[in-house]
Order: sequence, then C-alpha cells, then structure tokens
Amino acid sequence: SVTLACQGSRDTTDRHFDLTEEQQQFQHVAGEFAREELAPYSAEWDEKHHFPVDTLKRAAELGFGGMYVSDDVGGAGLGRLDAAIIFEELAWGCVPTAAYLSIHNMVAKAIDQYGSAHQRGIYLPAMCTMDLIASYCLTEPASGSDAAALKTTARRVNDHFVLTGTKAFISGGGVSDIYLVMARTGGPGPRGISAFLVEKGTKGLSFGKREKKMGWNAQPTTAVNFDDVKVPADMLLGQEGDGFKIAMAALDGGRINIGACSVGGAQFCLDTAREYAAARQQFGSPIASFQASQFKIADMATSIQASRLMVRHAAAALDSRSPGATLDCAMAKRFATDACFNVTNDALQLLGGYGYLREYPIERYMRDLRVHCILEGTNEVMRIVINRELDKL
Ligand code: FAD
Ligand code: 2MC
Repeated sequence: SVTLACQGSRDTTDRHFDLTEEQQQFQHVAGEFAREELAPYSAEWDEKHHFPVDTLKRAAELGFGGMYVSDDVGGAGLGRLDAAIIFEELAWGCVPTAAYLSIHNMVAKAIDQYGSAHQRGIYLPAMCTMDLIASYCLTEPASGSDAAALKTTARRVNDHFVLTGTKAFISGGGVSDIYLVMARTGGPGPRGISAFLVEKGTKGLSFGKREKKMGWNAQPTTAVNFDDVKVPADMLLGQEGDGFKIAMAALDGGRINIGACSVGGAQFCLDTAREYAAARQQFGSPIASFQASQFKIADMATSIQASRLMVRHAAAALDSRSPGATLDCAMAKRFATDACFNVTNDALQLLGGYGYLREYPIERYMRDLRVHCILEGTNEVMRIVINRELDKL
C-alpha cells in the first residue's frame, strides 16, 4: 500500500476561468482553511458522526457564515460566483461541512432578500458569525420531489400562526437554532404555501432520531415535528402565499453550491488518485505509467473541469440575474453531481482494494457525493426543470 499525503497540490485547470485577484484571494483563504481546519479531521467526523459547529464558527470568522448577505448586517456581500469558488475549496477538505455551510447560507440569503427589517436585524448578524445556525425545511415524509404537495399547515390565530405537521430529512435538525419552514396557509398547490422562521426551543417543536446515513455523517439529519407550534405573525417571511417561490429561488443558488461541493470533492479524489498512481508499483512500474490509468485520469480531470465551468457559469448567471439562471442552475447541478460522483468511483478503482478501505479517504468522498444526486432536487427533478425552462426560451 501507499501512504498518502495529499496536501492539495492543486492542478492548474482553474486558469481557464478568469478569476479576479479578489476571487483568487478568497480561493486561497478557503483552500488554506480546507487543508488546515477540515481535511485533517473529516475522516474522524465521519466516523464519530461529529457535527463540527466550532469549526463552522471559525469559518464564519472568514466571512463564510453570510457569504452573499449584505454587509449592513455583517454579511460578506459577495456574489454567487465568489461563493461557488469558496464552496469548491471547502468541500475539498470536508464535503458535508461545506454542504451544511451552503444550507445555512441559503437560509441567510432568503432572510436578507425577503425578510423584514426586524427579521434581518434580529437574525442575520448572529447568523453571519454562526452564533445562530440555520436549517431549511421543505421536504415532508409524503412529499419530496412534489414539494408543492406539502401538508404542514400554518393556521392564523390572532397575532400568531399555529404550525402543525412534520418535515423529513432536515439537515442540521435538532442542532440548528433557526428553521426556515414552508407551510400551508391557503389552498392546495404552490400558491397556498408560506414561509416562516421558527426558533429552536419554541413550544411544540421537536426532532426525530438522527438518521443513519451512507454519507454526510458530519452533520445530523432528522425529522422536525410541529405540534401546534405558535409562531408570532411577524415571523412570516415575505407575504402570505410567497413561500413556494421563496423556497424555489433559494434552491437555485443552493443547487449551484451543491454542484460546487461535488467539484471540490471530486478534485480531492483526483489529487489523491494521481498521488497514489505515481507511487504504487505493479508489474515493476508505477500504475500511473500504464496508459489505461493515464486515460482514466485524463477523463476524470475533464469531467471535473466541465462541471466546474458549468457551476461557475450558472453562478455568474444568477449574479447577473439572467432570465436563464434557473435553467443554468438545474443543468449545472444535474451534470456536476453526476459527473463528479463518477470521478469518485474512478478514483476508487485506481486505488484498487485500498480504495475500498476506510483507511483511505476515497470511499468516504464517494459516499458523501452520492447524495448530491438526490438532495436539493433529485437529478430527475433537474431534468423536469430543464425541460420546463427550455420551453420558456
Ligand atoms: P421521491 O420524491 O419519493 O423520489 C423517489 C424517486 O422517484 C427519485 O429517484 C425521484 O427522482 C423519482 N421521481 C419522483 N418524481 C419523479 C418524476 N416526476 N419523474 C421522474 N422521476 C421522479 N430536504 C429539506 O427540505 N431540507 C434538508 O435540509 C434536506 N436535507 C437532506 C439531507 C439528506 C442526507 C437527504 C438524503 C435528503 C435531504 N432532504 C432535505 C430531502 C431531499 O431533498 C429529498 O430526499 C429529495 O428532494 C427527494 O425526495 P424523496 O426522498 O421524497 O424522493
Ligand atoms: N424561482 C422562482 N420561482 C419559481 C421557481 C424558481 N426557481 N421555480 C418555480 N417557481 C414558481 C413558478 O413560477 C410558479 O409560480 P406561479 O404560481 O406564479 O406560476 C410556482 O413557483 C410553482 O412552480 P411550478 O408550477 O413549477 O411547481 P410544481 O409543483 O410543478 O413543482 C418542481 C416544480 C418539481 C420543480 C418543484 O416541486 C421542485 O423543485 N421539487 C424538488 C424539491 C426539492 O428540490 N427539494 C429540496 C429540499 S432542500 C434539500 O434537499 C437540502 C439538502 C437543503
């Protein structure tokens, strides 16, 4: 076997996307954080199912708690392309930690964009430092892909709403302090849905067991139960009936970030596999000298680069408020998560039997990237979105 250092001798394919000096600086800072604060611990967090909240707070010191939140409430005021570059770097070190940061940032952005002055003022400063961390609650036990069929209700009673129902698969469930919850205030379908901010500790709010998962073990996933949870009416986000659009708009950005996390994870696997192939000898030669290995590595690098370019293109489309942004985000999520998962599988193959052992990191990255083809809209749902958006062109 071969002992891997994998200190992140990054390849230079990035030169093909013109990053500003500032973006190169974020990339460098996030890369260092990934190498020093994430990569050395990510295997242990996976094994012990540890959610590294302290590390998240240190990431927030670098501005990663409110990346594209406005600066008047402590956000970094960056764009989506800046963030995609950062998420890619962070995921190189620990995929689920970077992905949780993405979910937290998705909620922070929704509050920044749709929140009242009161909501922005009380939550965003503490969310940007990650003294308050957040979860996004759309999925229910009986409605995943068909999100607009959700059944959790919010009944108006004087100056409150009373929430009843159950959310499923909630990342950060039980640990997060703030829950962005989509619930039904009106009739069936998307227009009957509103969005609410619910604080942990509110009477009637409870959490299911920690789900046992294939990957994403460095963050908890639980059901979130609402048993007549009284939420003040001023915790409605946006207007009544706006909830589904808020949820979907947030996911446009979330889907790019998940794609970026897949790119970072796949890049780690490529870096590791190349290092391994150069050192591992069979038939008297390094396995990297066999043309079959070289072709595999060439294809892996190409898949990563294609994914990276699609993710960054979609991020730039969101930044410029392009009418095609939803299409670009869905295409990038679908392509990058599939292609990068395949890269982890190819990397595992290059490590042979050692790739299958937990002692080596590849199988973990493969487990972590697998779920990106499912969450934030399955890759089949992405195809539905792509078809619908094509029809609008
Ligand atoms: P289903 O919708 O039941 O789909 C099952 C299969 O049928 C899939 O392959 C799907 O693509 C396919 N399918 C469904 N409809 C169609 C169709 N019309 N055409 C073709 N194929 C179709 N949700 C949140 O709200 N917040 C979270 O923080 C969150 N975190 C998650 C973390 C993890 C680890 C996981 C696994 C899930 C998380 N989710 C979260 C839920 C996730 O978004 C859903 O699992 C996902 O949207 C799919 O829903 P489902 O599991 O109910 O599958
Ligand atoms: N931005 C803004 N508005 C949007 C939008 C977007 N990206 N997408 C849809 N809308 C609007 C749309 O314009 C329509 O508005 P109007 O009523 O004015 O016409 C409304 O929302 C309803 O849209 P659809 O008619 O397309 O709704 P439909 O019920 O057909 O559902 C679908 C669309 C399948 C795309 C949606 O249900 C979906 O995305 N499902 C997947 C759910 C999902 O992604 N879950 C992820 C959970 S989070 C997670 O996994 C995490 C890890 C955090």
